[in-house]
Amino acid sequence: MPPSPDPEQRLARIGWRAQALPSDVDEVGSVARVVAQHRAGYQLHDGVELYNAQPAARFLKRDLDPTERPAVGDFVLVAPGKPPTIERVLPRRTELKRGAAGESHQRQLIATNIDTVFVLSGLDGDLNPARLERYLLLVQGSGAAPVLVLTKADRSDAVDAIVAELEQRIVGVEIHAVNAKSPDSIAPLLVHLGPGHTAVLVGSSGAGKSTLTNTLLGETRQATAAVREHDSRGRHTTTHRALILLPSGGCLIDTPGMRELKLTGEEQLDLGQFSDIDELAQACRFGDCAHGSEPGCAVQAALADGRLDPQRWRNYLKLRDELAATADTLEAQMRKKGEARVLTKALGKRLNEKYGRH
Ligand SMILES: Nc1nc2c(ncn2[C@@H]2O[C@H](COP(=O)(O)OP(=O)(O)OP(=O)(O)O)[C@@H](O)[C@H]2O)c(=O)[nH]1
Ligand SMILES: [Mg+2]
Ligand SMILES: [Zn+2]
Repeated sequence: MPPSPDPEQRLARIGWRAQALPSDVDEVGSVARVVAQHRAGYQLHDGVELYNAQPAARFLKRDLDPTERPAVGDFVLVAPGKPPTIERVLPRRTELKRGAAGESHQRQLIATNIDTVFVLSGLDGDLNPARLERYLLLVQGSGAAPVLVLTKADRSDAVDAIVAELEQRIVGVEIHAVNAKSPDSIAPLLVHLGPGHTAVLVGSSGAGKSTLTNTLLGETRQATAAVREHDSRGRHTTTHRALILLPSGGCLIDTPGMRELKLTGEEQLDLGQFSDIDELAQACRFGDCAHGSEPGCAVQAALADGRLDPQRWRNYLKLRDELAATADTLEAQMRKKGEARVLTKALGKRLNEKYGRH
């Protein structure tokens, strides 16, 4: 039998980053990472092997906020047994969430404890900068760093022009144009996938998330499928999130393509992608400037002399209004649950001041 690696090494393999272990870990059992969630339960990896586990009963309570349940990327404390039981979710370093699809106002976890979010978009169809900005706003709320990956560079004649245009609009974010099928082409992404690092892939169906996963793995593990000929749309081939241990030492989470990208209400427009617009707005003559026809409006001035892209401004306004509405709902919901703690109130107030419609 090969000697079992020491616990530190074992945990590093699943992306654990020398956080302090809970003091009662030995009494409860051991630490593992959630690599998949299925109807029948969870699949965990402890750095040596994969095994199945059930969540403790309290995770199944109907009124529990879904974000409090174990999710892919979580480090969990597991009690031994047949089957083993997930007793606790250890504190999360980062959380990528979105507003749940449909009418519900709940939030849904996409992945946790991630360092990098690769936002994928194919160069074959219409590249949609507004949608990329929406992704970047969701990532902004997560605590992880975004990297834009434009796939299917081998299928487009205008790669350089498209990238140059996108770089004008999306500032301060790493952008790579790649052929997701080629190990050489995707090599620049490996700096985000070394030991101790975890990245998640997001993007529309057909963008090439599973193709990229397989190339990084050096084998075909994730199913992929050709996109529709006439509109380059994918076929929702991947149906479950899966955390995969890469030969480069890092962890990668492949996800199903997302149809809908709702904000959670926790994003901050003054950080990240749109911080320059926020700064502009502060330079307006009037503190409550609506950036319409007021004299001394710095936003209108920037639009007039080309410093501010009008499409980007329009998308900002749209996201701002959506964020304000979502933040209101979030606050009302918390209050209803009796959870309107000081922190939440402060958050709501701040959001209203900043983004409340005039
Ligand atoms: N030529 C080329 N084809 C690619 C590239 N990336 C992905 N593809 C193809 O695009 C199709 C869709 O790729 P997938 O990897 O299944 O896409 P996905 O993002 O995982 O899609 P879902 O699982 O449905 O969310 C497949 O036929 C891939 O072979 C690329 O960079 N170049
Ligand atoms: Mg896929
Ligand atoms: Zn103004």
